[in-house]
Amino acid sequence: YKRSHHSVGIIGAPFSKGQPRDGVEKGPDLIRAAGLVEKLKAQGCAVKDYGNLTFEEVANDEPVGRVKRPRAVGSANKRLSAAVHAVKSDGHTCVMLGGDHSLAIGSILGHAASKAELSVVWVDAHADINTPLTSPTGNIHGQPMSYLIHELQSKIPVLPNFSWIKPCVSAKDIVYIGLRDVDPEEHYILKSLGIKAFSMSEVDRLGIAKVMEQTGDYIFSKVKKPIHLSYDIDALDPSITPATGTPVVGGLTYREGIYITETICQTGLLSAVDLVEVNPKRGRTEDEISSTVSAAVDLIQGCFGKLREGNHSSDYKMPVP
Ligand code: 5AB
Ligand code: MN
Ligand code: MN
Ligand code: MN
Repeated sequence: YKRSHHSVGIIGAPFSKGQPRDGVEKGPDLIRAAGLVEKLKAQGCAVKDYGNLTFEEVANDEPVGRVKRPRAVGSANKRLSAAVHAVKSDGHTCVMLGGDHSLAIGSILGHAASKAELSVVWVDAHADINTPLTSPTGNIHGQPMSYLIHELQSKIPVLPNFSWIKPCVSAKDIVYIGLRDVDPEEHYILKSLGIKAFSMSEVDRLGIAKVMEQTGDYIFSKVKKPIHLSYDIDALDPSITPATGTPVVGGLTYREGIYITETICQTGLLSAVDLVEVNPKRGRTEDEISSTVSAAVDLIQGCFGKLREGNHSSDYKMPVP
């Protein structure tokens, strides 16, 4: 119930070329405009906003096989990974505001560069584990995990601006929550690598409390590794977060989504967070946009100790008459 003492470093990554819809590059500024920094400070966090990254234009970024805009995605992620590494070196928990989910490549690699090994908790309607060769769309936001997992390395072809990418996560150190739109090839990969996944079906069967208890047991059954939480806003139901590029019905409730952040925070191991895929241009009304953005802010607050029961600082003194 204590106020938080977290030190948070925020990086904005206004990048959209991992998928075809523009607008998702507006995510970082919208999430800030909704008061993220002020709200984190009010709950007791020390916050340093590192601002937005800028990404160079890449000319002649022709598809390679099915993969769309590999050069832009590769170079943006290289820049992001250096920025995340710097935030971690400064001693903060890193918050990366996307942008599309291809940015998890640079965020997780930059995080991993400062740590021996990570656990990854991936909260998403989608598994984002297509390889360049299995992807039905060629969009890299549906592929980031495939580049990061040791066990998939032999399945990844050479791509321009991807040569710096070296896998850094083991299949056994990944937990998925919220899945409900998984391609057949992705399903094969998840099953054959034995990756822990709580789809919406498990959320229905077990309830979110047991899902998070089992997530904790699974992560803590081994050496405790720093947690990288990669949160795609489309994990939540589109009735709450409609302003996103690939909405899927039947998602997490607001309460389930927040509960995930509260319990991950309580592990004490949270070391980096991605909040991605907020796209105001996909909202049909101002209300749809503000509901999506405010859910994003609330999720990040939950990651840093905000509790629904309330909080107070440890040196609070009652006023006396
Ligand atoms: B998101 C799809 N599986 O590979 C693909 O929003 C969708 O970052 C990917 O989770 C969705 O293109 C990517 C069909
Ligand atoms: Mn998704
Ligand atoms: Mn995603
Ligand atoms: Mn999406």
